[in-house]
Amino acid sequence: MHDVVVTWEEGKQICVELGGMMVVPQSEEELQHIINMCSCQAWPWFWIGCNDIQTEGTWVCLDGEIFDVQDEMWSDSEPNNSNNEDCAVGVGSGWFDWQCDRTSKSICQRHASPAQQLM
Ligand SMILES: [Ca+2]
Ligand SMILES: [Ca+2]
Repeated sequence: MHDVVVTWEEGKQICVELGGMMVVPQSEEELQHIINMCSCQAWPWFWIGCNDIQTEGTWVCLDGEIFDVQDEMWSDSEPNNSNNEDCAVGVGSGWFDWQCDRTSKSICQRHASPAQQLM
């Protein structure tokens, strides 16, 4: 977890430089776990390594996973692509789509083991 707030692209780059990948939570539990672990309740918004830049409505993640807009990961009434939002952020209630050039915190995970997720 980086206390600096960055754009989605910058967050992705930071994680690569650290030898990891921007986090992609695999479940609701994992999302909550990350929020608890990072004690970011005061600012529970962080970038998730998925976007629909290429094809609107098709969410492609850095680990190759693909989500669609029906997926239960999303918060109620998200993603809404309001003003062309193409990058995913996580909060307690689920995922939101957000504009990629807005700034948020960034959480990285290591490639090696899904169990060993780090800030
Ligand atoms: Ca979009
Ligand atoms: Ca949205």
